[in-house]
Amino acid sequence: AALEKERTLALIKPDGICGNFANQIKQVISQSGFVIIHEMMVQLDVRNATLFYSEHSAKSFFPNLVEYMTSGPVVVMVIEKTNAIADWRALIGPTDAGKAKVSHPNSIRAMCGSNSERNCVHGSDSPQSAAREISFFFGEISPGIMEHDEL
Ligand code: DGI
Repeated sequence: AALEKERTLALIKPDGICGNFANQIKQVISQSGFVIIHEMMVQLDVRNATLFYSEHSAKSFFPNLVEYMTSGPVVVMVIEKTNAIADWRALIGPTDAGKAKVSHPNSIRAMCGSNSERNCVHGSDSPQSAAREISFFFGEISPGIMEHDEL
């Protein structure tokens, strides 16, 4: 049976920290059956934010996204439960927090986010992303996002 525990990366974005939603979000995480395995607060610089979101580098919104993600500290967490990747994505809700308020009113983005950019949280969207993103922030060689030349 597929009951093996899975880990994913959860990140509280600058608007989540700024709006003082971090504790509320962490409560939802725990109440939803996740265990927080690692947690740290970091200030992303332009290079780190660009690398983290490199798959979106050609998008028109990319410069705004990097500016926003570097506008204040973020909290990054490795969270664990069975089916963690899909369950965390379901819990955070749709990318556009404005639409989430209508379609998924109980989602974290509906509760704490504003729009398609300021959506308060991130979650890995696949096992591949989860592995990459966890090692991006918590990799053994250089914890604290110092070196990502292999990414
Ligand atoms: O995986 P998601 O965060 O739900 O969404 P995604 O992978 O499509 O986009 C990554 C982030 O990029 C998203 O959380 C916020 C930003 N973004 C996505 N679409 C837009 C956007 N930012 C702006 N300003 N406009 C967009 O249309």
